[in-house]
Amino acid sequence: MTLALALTLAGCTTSTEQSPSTSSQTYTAEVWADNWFSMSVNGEQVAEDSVPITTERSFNAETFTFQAQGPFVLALTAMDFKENDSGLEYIGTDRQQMGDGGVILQVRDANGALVAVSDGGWKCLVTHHAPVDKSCESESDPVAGEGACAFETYDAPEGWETLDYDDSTWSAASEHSEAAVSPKDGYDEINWDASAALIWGPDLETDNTILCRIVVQQ
Ligand SMILES: [Ca+2]
Ligand SMILES: [Ca+2]
Repeated sequence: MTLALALTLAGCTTSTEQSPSTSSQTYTAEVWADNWFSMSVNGEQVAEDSVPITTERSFNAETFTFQAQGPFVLALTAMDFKENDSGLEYIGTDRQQMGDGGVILQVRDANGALVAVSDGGWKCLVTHHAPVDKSCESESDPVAGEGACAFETYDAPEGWETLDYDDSTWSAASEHSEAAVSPKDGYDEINWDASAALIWGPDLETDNTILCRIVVQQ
């Protein structure tokens, strides 16, 4: 017996609704990223930050809708701005620094009910980490790949954006406080649910590109 039929027989008034497992629904996502993100659902890209990652100061919230049929996997690529593989920005100026990241999102169904928020339940993989030694930040002539300014970069694993990908070796997303991330323009334009957390890799400064994913059971 299907759940829908069972509900019908139980006298519920939901008999006219189609089962979520056999029809796609419309969802609304809200995302704020320092500095850039792209999101896919079951391997299909549904959004990309409207401000390119090549923009040094890029703080903006995005709201978009997508269609999906549960269960589905949300796959988020988030990048902190970096001038080159050293991970630094403002290189050669008195503001030379590692920069930091941070991303938060929430997804609601057509009825406004939360179906996903960014939190420690997501699995993440850091694919660009630099500099390997934070002393790089204060070097007078930092060279990407040399000494403290060495970097670690990895290709995104094949199929990581699909439902069947095995993310059991990935780490839990690290939750970071508002005080640590200091979210800027656009963040306050969204009414974030209290359960939505700013997430990133373990290190806001030296983790520069992260892949994060979660399976949403609908
Ligand atoms: Ca940044
Ligand atoms: Ca950084």
